[in-house]
Amino acid sequence: MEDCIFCKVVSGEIESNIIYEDDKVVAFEDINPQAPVHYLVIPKKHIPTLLEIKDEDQKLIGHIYSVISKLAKKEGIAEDGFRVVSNCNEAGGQTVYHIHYHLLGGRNLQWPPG
Ligand code: D5M
Repeated sequence: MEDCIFCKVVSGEIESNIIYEDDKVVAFEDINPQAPVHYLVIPKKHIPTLLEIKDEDQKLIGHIYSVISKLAKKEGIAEDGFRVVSNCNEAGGQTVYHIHYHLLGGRNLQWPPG
């Protein structure tokens, strides 16, 4: 997608601090971190919101969670606990329309979120 900033992160057109990459997924540091550890895990495939996930994407979404689990362990936030957030559409707080999973940890996170 031409105008998608996360597609540009995937292509390297926009610089980012990539901490994991494979043929399907990229994880990078959030530009506006909300916790000591704040990564975004995204599929390379452009999917605008959770509502456009198709049956054929099930394996991809499962793979994303597997990557998240490995990153949480690698970053040392697994044992204390962490949070995975995916915002959908305006009222859900989504600002970038390429699905992404926020991985947040390294501090005590409050519930409910604002
Ligand atoms: O989250 C979108 C998130 O994406 C928000 O936390 C800022 C982050 N962001 C936006 N542009 C960049 C770049 N270029 N690098 C890293 N992080 C970025 P949402 O759930 O859609 O509100």
